[in-house]
Amino acid sequence: MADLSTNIAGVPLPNVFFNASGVWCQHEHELQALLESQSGSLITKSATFEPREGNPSPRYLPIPNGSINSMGLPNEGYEYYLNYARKFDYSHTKPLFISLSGLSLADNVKMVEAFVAADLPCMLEINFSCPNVPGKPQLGYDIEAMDNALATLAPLVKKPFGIKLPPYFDIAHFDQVAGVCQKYDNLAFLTCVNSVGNGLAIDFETETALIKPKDGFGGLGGAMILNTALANVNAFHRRLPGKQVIGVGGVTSGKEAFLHILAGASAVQIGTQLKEEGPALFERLNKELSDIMMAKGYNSIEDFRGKVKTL
Ligand code: RRO
Repeated sequence: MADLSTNIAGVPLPNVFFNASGVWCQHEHELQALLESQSGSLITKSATFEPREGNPSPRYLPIPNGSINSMGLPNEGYEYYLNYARKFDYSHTKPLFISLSGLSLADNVKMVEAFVAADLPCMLEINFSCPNVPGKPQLGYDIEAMDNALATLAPLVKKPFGIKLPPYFDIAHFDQVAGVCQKYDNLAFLTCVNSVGNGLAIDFETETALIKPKDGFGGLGGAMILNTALANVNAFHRRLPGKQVIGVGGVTSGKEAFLHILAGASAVQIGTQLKEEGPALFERLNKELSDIMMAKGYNSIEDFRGKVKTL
């Protein structure tokens, strides 16, 4: 096996792979399955201040080349994940990431304060990009509001932390978001990308939207978003040399993970493919990435990370 180990904000991971928040991580039994898998880490479902049931079903479906979802932030409420983080065995080789997605800045402040007070060695990934709560635009597409949120949250968190960003599609937006991120020293990593928001999947025979919430509009994930994800990983990797990028989007095999790392990713999260294949996926991905690295003569992730060539 090649060495697939990495680190995020100085915290070691035995390999680069873990779940994308939202997949296999709402309940303790799912988190336990991730712990028992060959993932390199695990992250919890984005938490809100209060528990939420989320949107009506059907709210996730695999579609050709990917998936569509409008889950609507179903989660057990932040105290559930705080309790899980308190009980977590930190002597385990895998670090624990906690995703927070307050419905307001005030909620994010209260949740961050609770985690800071608990003083646990888990890492926070604050979700600025949930596309599926009716009436709540994504913070990641309001750059001023994101700057304002970071100005409040970064000093509160104190420790290194990360944010989950939506995909951007314009060079000016890459520049503006990188400019905001650059202002916050303890913003250590950017997780790129959340689902491509507000796609619409329609059944040809029944002429009906495939998912129920929001008239069928939902976030797109899986193979169809690989190139958008790679561009976002690379755009922020190039602009923010002092920060790390966690790549997510379109990884179905070791090959796409290799491409994410070439683009600059320091770790790789899996959403749609984990949902479809289950946690046994991680064993396959480790083997496939290792085989690619050995065939190409790379011994470690740092041998090729960020080294994509351009013409
Ligand atoms: O729960 C969701 O609907 C959801 C969230 Br919070 C998110 O960040 N990304 C996504 O595709 N779905």
